[in-house]
Amino acid sequence: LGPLDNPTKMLRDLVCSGKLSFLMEAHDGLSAAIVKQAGFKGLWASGLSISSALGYRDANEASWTEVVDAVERMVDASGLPILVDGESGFGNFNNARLLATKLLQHGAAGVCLEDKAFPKRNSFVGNRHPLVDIDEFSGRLRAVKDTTGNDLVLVARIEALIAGYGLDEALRRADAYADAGADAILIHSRKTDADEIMAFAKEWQKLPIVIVPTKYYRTPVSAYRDAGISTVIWANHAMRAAVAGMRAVCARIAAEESVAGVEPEVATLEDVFGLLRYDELASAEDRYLPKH
Ligand code: SPV
Ligand code: MG
Repeated sequence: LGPLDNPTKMLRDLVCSGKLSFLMEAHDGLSAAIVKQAGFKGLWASGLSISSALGYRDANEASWTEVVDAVERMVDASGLPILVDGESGFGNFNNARLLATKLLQHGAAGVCLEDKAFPKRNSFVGNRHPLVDIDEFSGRLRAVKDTTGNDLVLVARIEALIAGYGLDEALRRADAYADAGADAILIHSRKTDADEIMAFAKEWQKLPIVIVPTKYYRTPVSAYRDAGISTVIWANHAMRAAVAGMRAVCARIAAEESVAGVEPEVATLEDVFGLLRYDELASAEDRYLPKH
């Protein structure tokens, strides 16, 4: 697919367009190619999904270099602008700006940093989600902005609602992160309805708002459009589809001692070859290999 002209501009246009846009999760090159084929214009490199695909827990067990490597495969395989889940930055301001620099060098379009301590854990796991204080996290954001400037979209993710501190604390943090140079705010919730997200969106309009309706999935997107929300991230559904699909196929093959039954259920090899552009390799061989 070749490198994108300007993935950062493409992501900025999606997140800051004033029109509701969608980022779809991927976790490796193959899932990224499928996201592209489905017609999505941008991709979320999910920490949860990348960790899960690598067999790690979403608790900063995967190293930042493993994340950068996974992102690079997604960039190459999809040609889409990618917003990368940068977790809490893998340390302090210095680790965060190094991560951002490396992501930029490897083709990412944006990074999302959350205001939690390292090591963080997934927002839906347990109740222990210590936040870092506002000044410390603002320093992390400023360090990333000073290092990557407008070459990387910087999304600041607020975990105050996840940690149980309520709307006022979330709003205070949003103001501070906007002042620190964030391009957009991701407000996260673990509630099964969108009420606290909607309350935040009603109170706060300084920057584009990004949301992740994993637990409050029943709310129709028209409600987000009406609330002026900028971007919806479908954060983990390619990974969860892979789990369900692989489990069903493996169980059936084990039970039937045959692959005949699952053949119509699985993607053909031609399908896989198409997704990964084997046709391009064939025409390159015609061009570059000796004819005899
Ligand atoms: C991820 O996809 O890794 C996220 C979103 O950070 S969540 O899992 O909801 O925390
Ligand atoms: Mg994550």
